[in-house]
Amino acid sequence: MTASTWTIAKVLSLYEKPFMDLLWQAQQIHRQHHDPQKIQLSSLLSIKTGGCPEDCSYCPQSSKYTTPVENDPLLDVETVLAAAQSAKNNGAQRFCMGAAWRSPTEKQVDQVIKLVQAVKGLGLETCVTLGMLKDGQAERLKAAGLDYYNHNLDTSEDFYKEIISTRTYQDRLDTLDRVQQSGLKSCVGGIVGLGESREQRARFIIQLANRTPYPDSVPINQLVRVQGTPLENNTELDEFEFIRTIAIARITMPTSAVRLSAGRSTMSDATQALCLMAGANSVFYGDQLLTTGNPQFEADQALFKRLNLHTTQPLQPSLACNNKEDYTQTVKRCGQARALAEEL
Ligand code: SAM
Ligand code: DTB
Ligand code: SF4
Repeated sequence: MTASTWTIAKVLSLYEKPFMDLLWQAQQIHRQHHDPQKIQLSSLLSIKTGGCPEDCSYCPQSSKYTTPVENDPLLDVETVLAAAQSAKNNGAQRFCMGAAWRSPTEKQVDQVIKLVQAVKGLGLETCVTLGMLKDGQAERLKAAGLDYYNHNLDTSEDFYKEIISTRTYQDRLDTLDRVQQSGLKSCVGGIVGLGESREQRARFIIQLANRTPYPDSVPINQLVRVQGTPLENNTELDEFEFIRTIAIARITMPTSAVRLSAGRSTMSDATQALCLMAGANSVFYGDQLLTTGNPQFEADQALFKRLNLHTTQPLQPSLACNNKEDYTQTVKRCGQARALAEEL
């Protein structure tokens, strides 16, 4: 194995470590690159809800399934600004806007650009997740001032086909290439608890960690089982397996922000604290995710106080690259971080 490549054997050996040793390793790496008392807060808003033509088996917004979610039009600037202002007043640093699209049209990108510019005007970082991008669209979003693009790989390539049939893994990778080449910061993660095996979880982590550069931000979602979706009756994953996955994301992507994402509503405070001890240093913050619930602002504020966590602006210099020199530096930084991680 070269210093820059995670193999299935190496990642599986992390999964098989005694839990306490794994957490200790993750904590050491975490503290080399991050302040353990700091947490990054991103608020989410669904700007275009429901009616999506894709068939992602986990998603309540797919038009293929009958779920409690309705098909609503794109929100207007005033509505989005009010939500962003409220997120900012509550202490969020980033505002993430999600649309239930397979792939936006040029006109839809224009509409989103107006929203991004308005939210940036409040002094918040911005992130959008709009589905697959065509050539030139990432550049247009970057030029408009967008900071992050979220586009999840969700799981391993071999398991992907069992979860989604309306697009391929390669489609997702192509959009990620467009995002990273445009200089946008990338937010790329997935869902744990879809019914994947441990080996498939390891393959999913490898897909993220072996990207050069690996993502700036890595959301790890626990499946939210929504009535009407094909996965509504999935067996719940053991919580320690979820925490292991967070720890392994931290070890394999040392400088990224690892986000404890969907699923917090059903987690105890102690489980969330363990996720943060395992190397998560970011959460989705606000009463709603996209269409499902999240802990109330007040509950999170109380939790952060009890855990002595403070918020930060921005967590780490970007791994995104705007030109060739940046790219060389970024590759070097990823390589150095990985080498350090492997020494432990
Ligand atoms: N339509 C766009 C796309 O799929 O890229 C953007 C929105 S989509 C809802 C964003 C992400 O939310 C998905 O990639 C998936 O990781 C996550 N997600 C959706 N439904 C979820 C669920 N029930 N539980 C956990 N995560 C979920
Ligand atoms: C991500 O990885 N998780 C967020 C965000 N990116 C867009 C979405 C979670 C959605 C959970 C189900 C729902 O609320 O609809
Ligand atoms: Fe559509 Fe995104 Fe939901 Fe898939 S995850 S059905 S693409 S909104």
